[in-house]
Amino acid sequence: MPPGRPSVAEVDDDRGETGARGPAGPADAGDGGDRRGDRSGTVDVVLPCLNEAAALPQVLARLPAGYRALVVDNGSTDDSASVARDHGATVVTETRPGYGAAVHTGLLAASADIVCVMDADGSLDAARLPDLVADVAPDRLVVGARRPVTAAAWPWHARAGNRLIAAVLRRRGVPVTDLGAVRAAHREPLLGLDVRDRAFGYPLEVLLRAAEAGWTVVERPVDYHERAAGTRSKVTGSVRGTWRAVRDMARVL
Ligand SMILES: Nc1nc2c(ncn2[C@@H]2O[C@H](COP(=O)(O)OP(=O)(O)OP(=O)(O)O)[C@@H](O)[C@H]2O)c(=O)[nH]1
Ligand SMILES: [Mg+2]
Repeated sequence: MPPGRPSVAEVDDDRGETGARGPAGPADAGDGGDRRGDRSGTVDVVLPCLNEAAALPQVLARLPAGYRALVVDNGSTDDSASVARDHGATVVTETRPGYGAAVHTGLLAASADIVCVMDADGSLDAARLPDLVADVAPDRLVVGARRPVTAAAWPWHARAGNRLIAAVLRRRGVPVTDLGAVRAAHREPLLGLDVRDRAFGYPLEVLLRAAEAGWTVVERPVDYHERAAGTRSKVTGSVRGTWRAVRDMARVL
């Protein structure tokens, strides 16, 4: 457990309880079922969320049984938090802006042995998470390699930037083709990697830290869709957003 576990931000779910608590679903099988494919325990799914109210109903409806949603609301100005609760998610509030801040707080609020992290904007299908979870093992980070289903799903400049950074990672011994907008691993060891970036450098740093720690990084193909209608792009849809993400990643590199 990383030193100095800060108190988790306010955790509020539809049971009206607040503060840290055990898994919502069936009791964990203890070993989280380490044998490939045998995942009998609960899986916590961390969903960093900034103004994704229009996407959340569909995203949460696709969660497999036994997968518990932790929507980390990072200062949304739309009703993402209430929509998330209405659709059965646990809402965690994180006041520090930034993708990495939301993910880290979500991992601290989670309690299942196995966690997934995926975007909450409708671009990824939660029903595919078991494909990644099936390959989770000690010292292994399983990440999704995005396959855009339409050209609009992944604008060329974002794809080119991503491919460039993936090439830098391969030169550093991290065998990836994508920066993985979705990932799965054992929660405690993932926190133990002590990823520090709290912005958009997080997906890159987690790969570097895993490789540095001698983990195996495994990629699984995932379909990548356009973000849900009615939601606004924060990164790839604007030069400013893309520039901010590139700046955050350059800082990590
Ligand atoms: N909490 C939080 N979530 C964020 C922040 N920025 C983005 N997110 C969420 O993190 C996920 C990934 O961000 P996206 O904005 O989808 O990034 P992207 O997919 O590279 O680019 P677009 O989809 O074009 O915006 C989404 O679920 C966002 O809501 C942030 O500052 N705080
Ligand atoms: Mg997105």
